[in-house]
Amino acid sequence: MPRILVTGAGGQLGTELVAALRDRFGPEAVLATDLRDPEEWSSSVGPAQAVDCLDKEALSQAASSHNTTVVYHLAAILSAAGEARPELAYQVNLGGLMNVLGIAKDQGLKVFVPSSIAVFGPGTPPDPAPQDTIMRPTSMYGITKVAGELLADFYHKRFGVDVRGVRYPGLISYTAPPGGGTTDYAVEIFHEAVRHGRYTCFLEPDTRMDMMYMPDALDAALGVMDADPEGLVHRNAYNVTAMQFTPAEIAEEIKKHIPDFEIEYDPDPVRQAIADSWPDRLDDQAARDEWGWEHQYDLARMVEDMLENLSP
Ligand code: VAH
Repeated sequence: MPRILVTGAGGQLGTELVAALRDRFGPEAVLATDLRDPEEWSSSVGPAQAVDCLDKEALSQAASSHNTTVVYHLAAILSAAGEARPELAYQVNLGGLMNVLGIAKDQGLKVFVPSSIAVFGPGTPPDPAPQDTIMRPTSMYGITKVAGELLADFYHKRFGVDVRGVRYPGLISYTAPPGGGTTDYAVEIFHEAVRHGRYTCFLEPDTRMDMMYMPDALDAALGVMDADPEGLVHRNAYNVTAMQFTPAEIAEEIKKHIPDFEIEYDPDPVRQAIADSWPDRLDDQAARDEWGWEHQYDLARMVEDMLENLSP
């Protein structure tokens, strides 16, 4: 049975991945770590510790003390936050990854590190973005994710580290809020619709983005990690997708459940520019062919489940 260390365990994806991994392998098998004190974020029973992924010695010690065999490295500064603080995004997203890859090489660990649709930029074919294509992102977050994929490839080819990952679109969930992302509107809109019946969106109504519901995101992480390594060609950078919609379209779907819901638009130029630089849709045929990926949730089913879980 694997012994797992998760970084970024207090984040939107980390919160739910820790719970899913503990359900599958037992609470004690999963050491949840985050920069902040566990008192602030730990939400499921099991070992939890404050560890800065930029402190390689502390991270290495935490991994060896837990007899770790697998690391899920989720700690990262997301796109909008990265535009505001590019140096921090560079330090955390690449410094943290280099520490994880170095520890994985030294301790023989298997690694999951998520990439993102953000690796693509204005020069990438937008609909769909192929698995193998031009990657010239214009956001600092996207730059760190392209470099991250290349570092993962290097550590696999040069040192044999078993590192895997997927390129996530925007992730939607109701358990833990996202932080600093451009796709965060697709989470905020639900909380505002339930609480206030109205939402002011920071993107234009026709901004089409690739999105995924959290249960599918968890299936993608566990699926690529379970896969037979012999079949993996794209290994740490699989496009995965589930649905594509605009703010106007998700608002209409919410209105089917909350008829009086109202949306208005007050675009934020920084996040609008990031969203406009990304493709509308990912081609995820390689993931389907190489390890059997398939999504379960579309827009209608996701909206219904989100509102069911958020409504009082
Ligand atoms: C962000 N939610 O908005 C993240 C994600 C594709 C978007 O990387 O930065």
